[in-house]
Amino acid sequence: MADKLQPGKISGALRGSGLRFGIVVSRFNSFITDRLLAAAVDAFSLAGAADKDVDVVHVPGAFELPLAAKKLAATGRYDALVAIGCVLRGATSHYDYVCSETARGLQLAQMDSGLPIIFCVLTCDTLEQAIDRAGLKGGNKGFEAGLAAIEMAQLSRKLRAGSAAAGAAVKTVRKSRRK
Ligand code: INI
Repeated sequence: MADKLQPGKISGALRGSGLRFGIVVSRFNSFITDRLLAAAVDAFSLAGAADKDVDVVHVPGAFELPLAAKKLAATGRYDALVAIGCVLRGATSHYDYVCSETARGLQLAQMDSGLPIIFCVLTCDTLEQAIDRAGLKGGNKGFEAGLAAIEMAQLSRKLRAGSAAAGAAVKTVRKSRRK
């Protein structure tokens, strides 16, 4: 019987030194977004990123995050971005438009630019739900976003076309298929 296939694994390490990060953060609901921002910066700092390698850009609301992220991506300066916002449901359908266009715009910016853009936009029915996710019961989504940015930045380096790691992984998979 053939040996069990051992797939090549490629993953991103949680090492932030030498990487550059941009954070786009909305001022709307800053009571929440300030806490998400502080936790994302903590994650970068704990992972060894340098002060000079982390930039923070403020925008008015979540709806403005995609354009600012797209412009930051176009600078070519960063290894990953984090977009931070907090949208709270109100009495009208405004919430739905802001949520869907923010998510769509950020995904478009990520796919167009090829740069990881981490989605750290809370979309909550109540302020209590948002507080839980900004440092209380639900942990802090800003910290999780910071870690995701580091992992995706490292992974993107490895997956860059022509990189040694990506080439080696493809060879490993091909070799195990020939057995
Ligand atoms: N922006 C937010 O970031 N969160 C919200 O909860 C929110 N609400 O509820 O209105 C919000 N609106 C502003 C929006 O993001 C834009 O800044 C505004 O429409 C100007 O383009």
